[in-house]
Amino acid sequence: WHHNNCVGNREAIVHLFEWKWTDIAKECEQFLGPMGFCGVQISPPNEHAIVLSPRRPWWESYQPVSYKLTSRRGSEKEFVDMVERCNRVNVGIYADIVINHMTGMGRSGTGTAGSPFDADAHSFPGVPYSFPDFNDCSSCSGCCCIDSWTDFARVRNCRLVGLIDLNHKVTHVQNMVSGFMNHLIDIGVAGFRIDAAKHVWPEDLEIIFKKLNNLNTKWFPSGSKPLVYMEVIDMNQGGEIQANSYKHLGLVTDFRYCVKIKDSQRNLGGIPYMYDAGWGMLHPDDAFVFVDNHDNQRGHGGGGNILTYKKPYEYKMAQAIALGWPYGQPRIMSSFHFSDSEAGPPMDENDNTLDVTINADGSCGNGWVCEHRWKPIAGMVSFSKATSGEQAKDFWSEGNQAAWRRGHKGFVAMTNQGGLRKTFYTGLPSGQYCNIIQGCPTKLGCEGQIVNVDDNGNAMIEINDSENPILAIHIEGKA
Ligand code: QV4
Ligand code: CA
Repeated sequence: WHHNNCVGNREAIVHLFEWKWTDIAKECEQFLGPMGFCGVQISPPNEHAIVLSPRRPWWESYQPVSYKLTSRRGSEKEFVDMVERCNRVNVGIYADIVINHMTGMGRSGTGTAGSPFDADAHSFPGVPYSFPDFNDCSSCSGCCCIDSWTDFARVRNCRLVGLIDLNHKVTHVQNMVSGFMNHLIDIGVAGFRIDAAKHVWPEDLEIIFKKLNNLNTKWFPSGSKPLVYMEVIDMNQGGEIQANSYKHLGLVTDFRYCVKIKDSQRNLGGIPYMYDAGWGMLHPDDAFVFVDNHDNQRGHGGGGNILTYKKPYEYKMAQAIALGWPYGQPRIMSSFHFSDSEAGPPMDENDNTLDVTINADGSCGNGWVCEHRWKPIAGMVSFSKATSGEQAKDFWSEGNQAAWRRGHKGFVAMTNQGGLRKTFYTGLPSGQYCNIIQGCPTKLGCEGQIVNVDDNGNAMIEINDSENPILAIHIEGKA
């Protein structure tokens, strides 16, 4: 459950947070496939509660009502169409699945697929789940919510912010969850983000994962297992559950990396020292890494001192480091604009999510940020594909400037203090390369700066773009 299932050397997974299936299908065909993305993390595909106060917040998607594939983001038919169209252009779908709990205490009514539910009665006929499928409150205090983060039994058996907690030791629950996952696998997904994995016993997850089918051979080599990456936030020390206790089951999110990448952007000389095992970071081979995610960008899940699209200069540079320096499985956040941390995706007066529109310059409209389409970030995705598997070599840093090469496949330089002008050994074969930070080469040629690599692999590297003080060239990006 560690293998990313990317086609060829593709590496980057983009989280198209709250995008509709119809928009994702188009984005795979028009942008993600051609630009060399490995996959898309989608928002939860199954039926969830409809929250009217506040009005349709994004977090209603994390309150499951059943495993029927009708959500705010589309129907099962649209889901199947998206998976097929993305797979056809070599982009895998990674489903965010919420299996720790159902909706929260006090909620009842009808979910997005029309299933009735009553959380307090533990009644979810759309699955079906009933009273014996949930943890009782005997190990929890007061409201039955998690009120200790160092008592592992309470973290796993009590209710995360009041969300009714499933008991994964019950065979029926194991079968419903693995059945849901197998349904997605059979449709053709490549893997899963396991929401709130910290709140499920690792041994129970293992039982569930062992029941999973191999991936659909229409798209994947026979015998392929789904990638699973588990969400475990372990930022606080002092007796809390550690990300490392899940790594035998798949990749694990590394929230400490968000802090490290921010520090590295501020002090480029620190890039090679990002991995800090003593601080509890996961080994890069086990780590699922990102500059920010949908929670910490808006102060949820503990928030954090991290970079988001709201600081574009720093963000682009941090993202260039994340995609340019080999470390873990990278994910790129793709957001909608927000000022209110509860606000749902852009929507019309009937609460329908707005389409993602694409402007003439390739950026997005209708309230979608589309960080993944920002030229430096998209360019670095092509870099990550072209240099996949190559180690970082010849790291150079002086003042607040840095450069390194990736074997003989790519070279990257950046400066956090004015311009840079210096000759470097790039490792690349002689030729003319396009600075993919300013735009990838198209049929019309290179949009940006051209770098000449001589017969010895040396090149004069000049950076004087103060908005994007980065230069990256790679073997698949000849001018
Ligand atoms: C409220 C009160 C509670 C009360 C409850 C009673 O605050 O004290 O017990 O009512 O019913 C929302 C609301 C929250 C509300 C709750 C229950 O914010 O106020 O509780 O619903 O109705 C997202 C949001 C949460 C949201 C949840 C469900 O971040 O705010 O809760 O969706 O809609 C820890 C975990 C980690 C988790 C992180 C946020 O270890 O696993 O917190 N991260 C993941 C997701 C995240 C998601 C969940 C888990 C839950 O990335 O987006 O939470 O699926 O660090
Ligand atoms: Ca639990």
